[in-house]
Order: sequence, then C-alpha cells, then structure tokens
Amino acid sequence: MVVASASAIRTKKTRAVGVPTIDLSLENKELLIKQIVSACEEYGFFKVTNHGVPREIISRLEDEGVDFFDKPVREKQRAGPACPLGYGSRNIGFNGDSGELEYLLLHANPTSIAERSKTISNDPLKFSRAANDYVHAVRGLTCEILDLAAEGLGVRDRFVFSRLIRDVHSDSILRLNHYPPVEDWDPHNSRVGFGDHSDPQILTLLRSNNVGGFQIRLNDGLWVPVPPDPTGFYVLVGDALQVLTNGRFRSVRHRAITNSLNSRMSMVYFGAPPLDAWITSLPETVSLQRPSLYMPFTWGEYKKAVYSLRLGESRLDLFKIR
Ligand code: GA4
Repeated sequence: MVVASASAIRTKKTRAVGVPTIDLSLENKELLIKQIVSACEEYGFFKVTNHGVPREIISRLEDEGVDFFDKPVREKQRAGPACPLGYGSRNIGFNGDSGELEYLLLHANPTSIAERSKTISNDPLKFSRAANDYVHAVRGLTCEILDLAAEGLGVRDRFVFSRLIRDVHSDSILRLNHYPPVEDWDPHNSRVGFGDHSDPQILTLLRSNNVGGFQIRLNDGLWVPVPPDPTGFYVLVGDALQVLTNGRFRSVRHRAITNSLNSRMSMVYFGAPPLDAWITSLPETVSLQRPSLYMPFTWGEYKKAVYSLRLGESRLDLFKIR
C-alpha cells in the first residue's frame, strides 16, 4: 500500500488519550519490566521520565541544533544534500516524499560525527562533542530499556537486543528535525511536517522542545496528539524489534504536523544493528501455535527495501511468511 505524502492532514480523526508514561526510577523492577513490555505490545510507544540523561547533555546538543538551523540556507547546504545523510530540506528519502521541515541526519558513530561536524559548525569540535555525548547517553538509555524488555520477554540472552546497538559497526543514526512555523496555517487542515510512517530500526528515542506536533497512530487507525515534554524521552518500537519479537512488540506509526506559531525541534536517536546482522524472530517468541511471521533478513537487506519504497509503505509486508 502506498501512502502518498499528502500536503495536508485532516485533524478531525484524532483522539486525546493519555500517553503511557514509565518512571524509570521505579524501584519495583518487576513492575517496571511489566509496564515496558505491555506498552511495547499495546502501543509500541511510551514516554520515560527520570531517565538519567543529564539535562546539560541534552541542552548542549539542542543549542548546537538551534545555532545550525538559524544559519542562512547557503551555509546549511554545505552539510548537504542528504544522500541519505547530511542536511536536507523538505525532501524526505529518494522517492518523492516531502514535508514542511529541514533536518540533519548523522551516522551515530564518533568518526562520522567528527567528519560531518566540519560542514555543520564553525566550531566542529564543540559540535561533535555535543553530538557524541548525546549519542553516548541516549544509547545507554536505549540499551537499558531493551535489556528490561528482553528480561520481560523471558529471553535467555538478556543482552540480545542491546548487543546489536552497542556493536562498533552498529548502523544507528542521529537526526535533528526543525519544523518552522507555517504562516498560512489552518487548524482544520494542518500541513505534514513528517508523514505517517514506522521507524525501520530497533528502538527510537525522541526528545523535542516544548512545541507540539508529534502524533502516534493507534491500532484502530485514530491519531493521538502527544503533548510535548522536553524533560522526557519518547520511546518508539521499530520494525526490526517487531520482527525480533515475532510481532509481539509492534512498531508504532507516527507523524509530525506543523503549527502556526513556534518552531519545533526534535532530536531523534535510531538504535540500529550492524548492516550484516541477521534479523529474525528469537526462538523464545516462536512456537507451534505461533510460527515465525517473517523471513530472516539482514539489516542491510531491510535498509535497501526501506530506501526503495515510499515513506508510508508497510515494508515489513515484503518479508512476511504467507
Ligand atoms: C524513517 C526513520 C528515520 O527518520 C530514517 C528515515 C529515512 C530518511 O529520512 O532518509 C526514510 C524513512 C526513515 C523510511 C523510508 C525511507 C527512508 C525516508 C524514506 C522515504 C532516517 C530511516 O531510517 O527511515
């Protein structure tokens, strides 16, 4: 199914429901694990509070992002085009998707960040320190959540997910998105900032400033506006984790819509496996009653499929065992 990137979204079909919120400082580990597993199963999405990522690390990267997006277009273009990494504006991917945003996409390893920083900032060392410190901290948080999830699933190897992300060859990405305010904004017909899609990777950690626009889609198709919270992180299950758990966890479809008054900036970490890692349902999630739903594939193969399709496409369908 191709979901064309419409230039406007009807905002009628939305529903205000509470966002599942998990306090990571909870001492009752069993309860914490239960909450994580049920949020991953039910929504593929939750917010974490008391996550332990220092505020200073978050604001240093946020300041760098604000400085970068404040620059004249010509200067920003030195960090582009996004092919697929680098600075991009409006165009998303290679197949005609677009949105009302500009962004920076970086490979989340220290060498790539250092290399890219030269085109991003006049003080590349300061930028790469801010980005590397952020990646280091959010990767730690991502792995902590994945280890708890693995424990909750009763998987024998508790580090089976986090090992893929901690691998030196991990294909993880850091993304800074800037959604400028839209002048002729219509509350009943908002513009697409970033269209409906699921993230292909294992787990996504999203943090934004205090401006709304982020929405998730429930299983019944209704869109839920997620109130912004700059102190928390939003956790999104990606397609790869859906496959690894044989569909027990579901990757969440989400989108960003624009608003009239304020700039929204989000900083998104996508925890991914190395390109040659096999993505296949863990034995503990497969049984006679529930055989494997997907054919095994490498992350590299999946990425190729991802980039050959439109943003909104359900690319996991290509790997379903019928
Ligand atoms: C969605 C999740 C990440 O932002 C991303 C995106 C990527 C891109 O912007 O280059 C993709 C999109 C994302 C999925 C489908 C393809 C690839 C744009 C697009 C149309 C960096 C990713 O890994 O996949």
